[in-house]
This record gives sequence, structure tokens and C-alpha cells, in this order.
Amino acid sequence: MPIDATRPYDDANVFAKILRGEIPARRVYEDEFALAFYDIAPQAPVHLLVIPKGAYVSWDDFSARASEAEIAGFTRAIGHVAREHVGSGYRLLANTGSDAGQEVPHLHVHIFAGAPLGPMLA
Ligand code: D5M
Repeated sequence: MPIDATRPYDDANVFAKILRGEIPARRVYEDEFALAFYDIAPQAPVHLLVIPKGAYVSWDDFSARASEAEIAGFTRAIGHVAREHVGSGYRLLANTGSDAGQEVPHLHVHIFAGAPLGPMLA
């Protein structure tokens, strides 16, 4: 179900549970600011998700409220994961809000890679 990117953070969401270690994920990277793991329903040969450790619903929420250190740390983590686990070309995507089809109400950046991607991925 698409979500309202401006609603209050719900700490029962699936990515909050992954962050707390309550449900498993194929983790590939973790640091002070971010966690990266494989998407459970891959839409490309390589499909990773990178999430901030802070409680942010969406890109709207994160870009408005996160500290400079969190923004820098999250951005660097995305770059690190892409360099370490993807290699050459990749695509970043952050669905934000119901019109974009955001389903999980914790900010996540998709990394798609592993094949020529064509013009767009949903
Ligand atoms: O994308 C939400 C993404 O989250 C979607 O590609 C599936 C993925 N997902 C959902 N549950 C899990 C678990 N448990 N592990 C890994 N990946 C998961 P959106 O941009 O919100 O549409």
C-alpha cells in the first residue's frame, strides 16, 4: 500500500525491524549512518537497498530533518555500497510518497545494476 511520505514515523515498519535485527536481511554493509541489504523482490540482477539508521519516513522527511552528518554519512554509504558491490553502471531511486509508489515508510534508496537497465525501472 503506497504511503504518505509526510506522516509520522512508524517504528513497526519492516525496515525498522531489520535495523533492530528482529527480522533477517541479506546485509552487505553497515556503518554508523546506514545499512545496506538485498531487496527481497529484485527488479534487476543486482538490487540493493540502502537505508539511513535514523527514523526518517522518506526523502522529504530526511532532507528536511536530518543533520549534516547524517546526510553526508548516508550519501557516502550509498556511494561505498555501489562501488563495492556493483562496479560499473548503476541506478539510484528513492520512491517518495504514494504517487511514487513508496511502500515501506522508512527512507530507502534502491540500487539497480548488473545489466543494461533500459530507460526506467518502476
Ligand atoms: O520499495 C520497497 C522495497 O522493499 C521493495 O522493492 C521490496 C522491498 N522489501 C520489502 N520487504 C523487504 C524485506 N523484508 N527485505 C528486503 N527487501 C524488502 P518501495 O520503493 O517502497 O516501493
